Amino acid sequence: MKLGFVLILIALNVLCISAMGQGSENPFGSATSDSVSLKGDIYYLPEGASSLPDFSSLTPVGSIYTTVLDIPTRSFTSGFPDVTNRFEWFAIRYTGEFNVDMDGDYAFRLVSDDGSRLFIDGKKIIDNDGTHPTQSVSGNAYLTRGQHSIEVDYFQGPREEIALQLFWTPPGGSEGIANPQYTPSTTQSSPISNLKFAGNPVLIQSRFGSKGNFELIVPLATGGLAHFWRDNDASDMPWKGPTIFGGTDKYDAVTMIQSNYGSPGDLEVVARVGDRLVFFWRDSGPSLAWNGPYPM
Ligand SMILES: [Ca+2]
Repeated sequence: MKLGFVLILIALNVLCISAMGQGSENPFGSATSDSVSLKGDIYYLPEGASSLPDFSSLTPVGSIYTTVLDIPTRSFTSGFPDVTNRFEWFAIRYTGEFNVDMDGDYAFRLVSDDGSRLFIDGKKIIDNDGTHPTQSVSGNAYLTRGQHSIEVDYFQGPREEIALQLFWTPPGGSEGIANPQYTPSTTQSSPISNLKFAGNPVLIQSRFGSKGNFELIVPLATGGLAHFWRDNDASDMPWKGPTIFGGTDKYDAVTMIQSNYGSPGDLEVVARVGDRLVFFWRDSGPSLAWNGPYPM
């Protein structure tokens, strides 16, 4: 073997090793903790396992974090960098809290290879358990506006194909990858008191909920904008949020309306940064994502 070729092989090998070492990204989630994600605890299964385990009898070997479950059918041999190199005979239990903005029937669809299950508020909505190629099972849950718990259990049996996708269809919406606003599990009863604000806030009464909820946008002292909403249908009218958006610009003032785009209506925001105006809009669903800033 020529020396040059050997050196190239060694260089390639070093590249591969360093790429693996840096790689906290993974189709199942990142090893980096994020307080507003689903947390996935990873468990080892015995070889030959043909269904989801009794998680209560197992100890997790590590955790990953993600905001969506969107792994179409693919091969998987990389394992979980920084956690474990296991790529078959493992299970993941994802748990988190999420908010929905309106009451109604939500359809869910769980696609997996191998088995999976979906629980909302502790109730089993979908059972897609067992060793099988990619298979889709649907279920429904009536959800009231506000916070709900979610759990998705998944296992990968024998090598090497995997799949795990959670879709949802909010009331009146169309199907997409479920991308709810996850709430930190440490949410305080008054989340507004936990942040430092600057500039002028804006408050409107929206068409969300039966009475119309309050929607508040306020500039953060550290940059960006925080969106809070008050659930006016709940007896204790709790403030929820924040959803933080707008990057790191420092905003001086904000104004907002709820428009007739989308249903029940997108939130439209104009904010001032120094002597410039920028525009944002928030989709009514299913993503409830803030879009912008767009220069004006
Ligand atoms: Ca499999």
